[in-house]
Amino acid sequence: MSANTPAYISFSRRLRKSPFHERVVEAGAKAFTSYNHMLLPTVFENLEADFWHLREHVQVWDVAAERQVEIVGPDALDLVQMMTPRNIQRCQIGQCMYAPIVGTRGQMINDPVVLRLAEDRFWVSIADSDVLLWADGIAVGRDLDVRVFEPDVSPLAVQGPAAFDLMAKAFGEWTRDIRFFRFREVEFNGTSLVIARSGWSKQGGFEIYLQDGRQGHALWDHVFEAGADLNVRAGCPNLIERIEGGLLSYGNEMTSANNPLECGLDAFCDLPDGVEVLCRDALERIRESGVERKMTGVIIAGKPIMTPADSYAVESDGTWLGTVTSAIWSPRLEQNIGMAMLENDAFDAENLQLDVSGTSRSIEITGLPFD
Ligand code: THG
Repeated sequence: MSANTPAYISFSRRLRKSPFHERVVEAGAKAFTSYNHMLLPTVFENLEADFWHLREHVQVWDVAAERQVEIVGPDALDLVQMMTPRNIQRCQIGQCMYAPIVGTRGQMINDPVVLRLAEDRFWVSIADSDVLLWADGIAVGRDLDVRVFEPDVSPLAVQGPAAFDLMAKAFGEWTRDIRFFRFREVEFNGTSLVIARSGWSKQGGFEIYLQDGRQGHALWDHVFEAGADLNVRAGCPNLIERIEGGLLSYGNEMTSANNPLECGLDAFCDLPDGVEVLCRDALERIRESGVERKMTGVIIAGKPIMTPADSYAVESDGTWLGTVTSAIWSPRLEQNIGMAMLENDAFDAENLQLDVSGTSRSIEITGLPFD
């Protein structure tokens, strides 16, 4: 424990529990973080054991904290498109799209996955910020014909190489045919599940969107029964795996102080013609002038970094050149790896240094992902 890490968090109704929460505690979750005003588990056995198990077998993750903002009505497509520079016009029913939510000054508001459920119905599967307020505010301000609300929807992720066998057993062989970032619906205990090929790891797998919180334990138990022969375990998004895979975490890698271009999300900034996109002018201006900083991978010298810290300052000859936003020891690459938001000058600076608990370490810039 370090000076800036208190021992316990106090609970109350404001820190909402997921429909899978009791099962997660029974399965031995050792730590949680707060995400969308909910609890999100972060460690089961330990980061390294969880990491190896995820890469080799299959895990079930309570990611109910990835809340859905449902947008439904005649103006739903227009509203979703106003919020993101990604071309949502091309999003088919049954398709998911990673779509940064960007404000009028080009600021990152969130980086959700958008699901198109019907012509006029979307779920915005959010990272940790209050997108519902922003969406509803635009709807009210522009007098749009939509309803914006948080439905009773809780994603349960099944991640890892054996996820395909587990899902085939749990729901049928047809699940093997779901393409990446596509989804289908299936009936379970009288409720409808949305099953998508997606998830916050690079090990492959699915996300099951439960649409009735009362079925949380039943769904959890059903999935674990199907995985009994596959060494299934409870897990959670793993810090080592996500840094290796270069998966950004809103609030960690980027905040509303950043724009999507410096976050390396250029590929998701189509700015389609002929439709309204609130960040259009801002992003065009930033594209014109170029970014001042950039998200990158870094390798950090010295002994293994075993505890995630808030952030580390990067400097060269006493000049501040940015921040390492997440860092951890990778037992697979046998290096300290991290993601960093670095000022342009850092990319041709010599002897970049990092301050880790008062001692200086040298760092080296690499690409993302690490593999
Ligand atoms: N699943 C769902 N909701 C989520 C997340 C998720 N909400 C919060 C958070 N995760 C959103 N952030 C991301 C970041 C990356 C990806 C998904 C959600 C992702 N990226 C792929 C990649 O980088 O390889 C593919 C992106 C693409 O090509 O479209 O999967 O995990 N429901």
